[in-house]
Amino acid sequence: MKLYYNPKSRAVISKWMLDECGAQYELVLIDFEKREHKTPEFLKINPAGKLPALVDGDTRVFEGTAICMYLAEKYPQANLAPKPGTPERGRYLSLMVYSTSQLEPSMGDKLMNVQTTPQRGWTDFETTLDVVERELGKGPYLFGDWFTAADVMIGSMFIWMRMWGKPTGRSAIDAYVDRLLARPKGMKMG
Ligand SMILES: N[C@@H](CCC(=O)N[C@@H](CS)C(=O)NCC(=O)O)C(=O)O
Repeated sequence: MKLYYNPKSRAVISKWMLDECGAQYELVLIDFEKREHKTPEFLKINPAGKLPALVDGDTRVFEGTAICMYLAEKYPQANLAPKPGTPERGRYLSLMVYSTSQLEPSMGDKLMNVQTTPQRGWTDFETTLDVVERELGKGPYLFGDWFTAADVMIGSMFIWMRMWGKPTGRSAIDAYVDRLLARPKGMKMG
């Protein structure tokens, strides 16, 4: 299995997931300066010309959320996702998609000082903080004591934010980020 990777990209989230799964994998370093992510060969893997991308035999996966969901299914022994048919599955799928369809763009609006309009499909950042706080509850993770791929996707967004030196202003979320960073295989940047 190959992860197309750059340490200064969202591919660090997929790497974190691979490590939590205990997967054997190869990192293929993509040089953004050399535009290696826009070559015809790379566009056959990810037509959007972006990282991360994963190749597993004849399977190619792009979009960070899809990669995390793929890996959770490939490594059931890591127990990082509720199984299909279980009551937690719907909430798990929702949180996975929410991470990049609402949380990430609203965080982008906040960091770039752009006003969020509801027509765009996501809420303002303060509302996403309310949503995550409510879903986290007493924690320690989104599914109580059970660490899942949803923590990788939702948590990584707040880890980015911390690395950019931007506080959330929410103590429960800050404590959640502390817990995620303290995991032995936790996300590493740079
Ligand atoms: N929604 C995509 C975002 C991918 C993305 O924007 N990746 C950035 C790196 S963090 C990238 O490859 N940028 C280079 C470019 O677009 O030229 C995902 O989650 O996989």
